[in-house]
Amino acid sequence: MPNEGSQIHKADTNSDNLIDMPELMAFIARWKANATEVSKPEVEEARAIWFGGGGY
Ligand SMILES: [Ca+2]
Repeated sequence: MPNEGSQIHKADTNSDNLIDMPELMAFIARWKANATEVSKPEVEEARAIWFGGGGY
């Protein structure tokens, strides 16, 4: 795997080191459903990553 040794972002549900639109939408939904499981700063971080092309 290309991401050996790196940490997978919580929003990156398929662990491909890229946060795409469906993953961002799903992450926001998780935050809305449970703000303790996913925090607002984590959502903002994921959105910033997605906005910058998705790679992290
Ligand atoms: Ca992904």
